[in-house]
Amino acid sequence: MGLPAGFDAAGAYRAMVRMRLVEEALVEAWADGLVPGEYHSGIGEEGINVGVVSHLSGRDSMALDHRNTSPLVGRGADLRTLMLEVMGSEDGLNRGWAGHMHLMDPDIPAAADGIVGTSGPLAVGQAVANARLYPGRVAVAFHGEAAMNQGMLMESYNMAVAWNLPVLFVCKDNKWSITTYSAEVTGGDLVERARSFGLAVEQVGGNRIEDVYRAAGRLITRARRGKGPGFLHASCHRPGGHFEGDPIVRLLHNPRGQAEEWGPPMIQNARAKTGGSRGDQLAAVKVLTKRGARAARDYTVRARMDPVRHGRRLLEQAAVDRIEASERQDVEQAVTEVRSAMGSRATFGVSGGTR
Ligand SMILES: Cc1ncc(C[n+]2csc(CCOP(=O)(O)OP(=O)(O)O)c2C)c(N)n1
Ligand SMILES: [Mg+2]
Repeated sequence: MGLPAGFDAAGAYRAMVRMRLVEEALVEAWADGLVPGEYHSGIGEEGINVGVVSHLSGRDSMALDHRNTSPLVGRGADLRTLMLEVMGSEDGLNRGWAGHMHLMDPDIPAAADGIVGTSGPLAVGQAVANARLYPGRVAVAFHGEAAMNQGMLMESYNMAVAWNLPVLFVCKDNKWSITTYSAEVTGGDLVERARSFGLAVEQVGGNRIEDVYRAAGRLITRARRGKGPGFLHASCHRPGGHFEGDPIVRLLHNPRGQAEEWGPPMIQNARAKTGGSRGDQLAAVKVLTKRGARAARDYTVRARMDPVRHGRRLLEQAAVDRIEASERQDVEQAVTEVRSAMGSRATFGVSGGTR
């Protein structure tokens, strides 16, 4: 299959590169202690984010989860105030009150929430308002696969169908919920689950930007025309782990060093009389080993699932180089200004780079 009609490969690649560079800059800022609390990067989700937001314009709204930076970058949020907000600065987008997990940009309009599943009700609320006040506008909810085990998200699917709302639910399936393998706590098939609510469904590999673009386009067009809400299931990979400093990723980067750090307390705990029967302890070790093996296996798919790498293949090398150079210059300029504005006003956070 060729590229979809209306798909601008160079524009899509540019947007993915911009997202990647901003995410990398914030990951680095976190390691330098400039980001208070946790940072959940959207690295690996660029194909999904760009494929979806390419169809949004005007005041189409977005409800975001904890991996919210990239969709905002994709909608043209101001890089400086966005990054300053993530760093907790009073010069940030929300005067430092929102931080990384509760970013809000009223001009887009878009809002994020750190409570898993809340993008559902938020998007449904936006869609109710859009349908009445601004017919033709859609609302998009971004969420992970684990969020689909949250009741409020399922209630949102139901309400969106019952009220025929112009909303698209985008499930970014990276197979993990922090350190829980989502399949182990999920009944049935997620796409079938969404279909059973009456949502129009599409399923794609999230690293293939052109496929995401095509599928998201079909669902957004129908929603805009009042033909009902949709559900897009897109697979992806989270190369950096759940959040910055994720111990599983540290272990995979440096198995020997981490084993030396983790080994003694684990052996000590296993020897301790407390903490359940010998059988329980053995079962716990078995679960941990299985989880570690899965994380290692998933980690090795990093390159194969990288949407930016895939996007590069859709263009001539000269175009790739040109886009990367100009985006790098733009983002670096913003990062330099933001870092200098933060100066010694760095808020709390984890210093010393524990990645
Ligand atoms: C209601 C609720 N329960 C638990 C958490 C803690 N938590 C934060 S992110 C996360 C994992 C969510 O997994 P998924 O929805 O698949 O998104 P991913 O992190 O994989 O992108 C959890 C359990 C939370 N923030 N909110
Ligand atoms: Mg997940």
